[in-house]
Amino acid sequence: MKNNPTINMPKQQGRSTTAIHAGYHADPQTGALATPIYQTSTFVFSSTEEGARRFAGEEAGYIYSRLGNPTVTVLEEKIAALEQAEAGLAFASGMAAVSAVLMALVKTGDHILGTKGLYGCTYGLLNLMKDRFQVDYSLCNMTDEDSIRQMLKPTTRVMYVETPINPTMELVDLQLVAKIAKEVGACVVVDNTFMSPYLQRPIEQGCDIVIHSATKFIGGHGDVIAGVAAGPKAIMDTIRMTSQKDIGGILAPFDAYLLIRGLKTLGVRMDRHCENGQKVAEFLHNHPKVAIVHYPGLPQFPQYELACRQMDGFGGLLAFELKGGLEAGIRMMNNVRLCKRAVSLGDVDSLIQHPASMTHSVIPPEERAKMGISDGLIRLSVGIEDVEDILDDLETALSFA
Ligand code: LCS
Repeated sequence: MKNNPTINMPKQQGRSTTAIHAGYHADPQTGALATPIYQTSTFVFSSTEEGARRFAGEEAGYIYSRLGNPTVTVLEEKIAALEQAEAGLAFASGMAAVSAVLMALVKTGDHILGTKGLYGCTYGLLNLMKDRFQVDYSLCNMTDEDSIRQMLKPTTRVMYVETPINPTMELVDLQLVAKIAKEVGACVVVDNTFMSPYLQRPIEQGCDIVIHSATKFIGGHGDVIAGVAAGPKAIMDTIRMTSQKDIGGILAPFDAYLLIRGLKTLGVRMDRHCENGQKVAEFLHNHPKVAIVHYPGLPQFPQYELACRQMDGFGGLLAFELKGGLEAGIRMMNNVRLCKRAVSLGDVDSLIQHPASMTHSVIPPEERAKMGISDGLIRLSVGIEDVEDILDDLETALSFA
């Protein structure tokens, strides 16, 4: 079966231009500028033979929306173009993307080497795959070469990386991981959610597959749950025709439309997230009640040089701890007014959350401690409001800490 027309994407334009224009094929009948929402489950064949040819993969064209949909294709082409990948795929959630990619790449007996800190549900998925399907995994500190090499096994098929790591903001050197993976024949999968393709493109750095929770910066407006993946066409085709098709976590056309719309402003939003993130990080760093701020854009950040080399900006995410620990953090969080107490990140709205009791609560406390997620750590996703208002809100909330 073959479901999508040939991928046709501009590769050399600037990133904002690509985000706006890639994947757009003007509707010849109406000339509609916005991407039409093809709200259809199935597609009519002009003849029995045509249907058979499409199922046999002898002819491009749509069959059934679980296998491909024209609105979703526009999004997939945009993601591929932005990530400098051969092909893209869209999913019903970030976790649908993570699970479909991993399930297509490994089988019983294989080993996945992941970064030490991981989004809680990704950690949950690795445990599920270990318990139910005997897919082995280990987590390692991927910040230095020796630790990576020590943790590799002959069965390592996938190196799974988050950078910056959620929520500690620790970075992984993508070029280093890609180099080691090539030597041992492993596939490097990078969860690029925290950066968006505007700020970091792992495939350019030698990695193989990129995943995003598109719920975050790609959508940007807190109104959709979605995931995307991008990588070599042969692997994306395999994922599409195996774990995506048969498990079925595909994206709805309307949600694809929202992401296409969100992507059109990705560049301006990310520039503002970076600008506000830097100012908020500096404010917190200089605040007497704050013990430590984890933000790659602070020169004090231990991997500042790597951040400058690997990323095109430092983003809008930061984590911090108060001198008064957990209790002070709770008092502070209970007194924000503009920043919203909510999980998720990458929205135009500033969102504040407590990883140990929220996003990373599924991870046992001793594991969390090893990941650097202390009970007092607070994560802030700095939005694109006027930064003076965010700073005012934090200043007031901190007075209660
Ligand atoms: N990867 C990362 C790095 C994430 O932060 C998340 C969600 C996912 C994957 C999963 O994406 P989803 O299925 O939710 O689209 N992160 C969340 C967070 O930090 N707060 O709430 C959800």
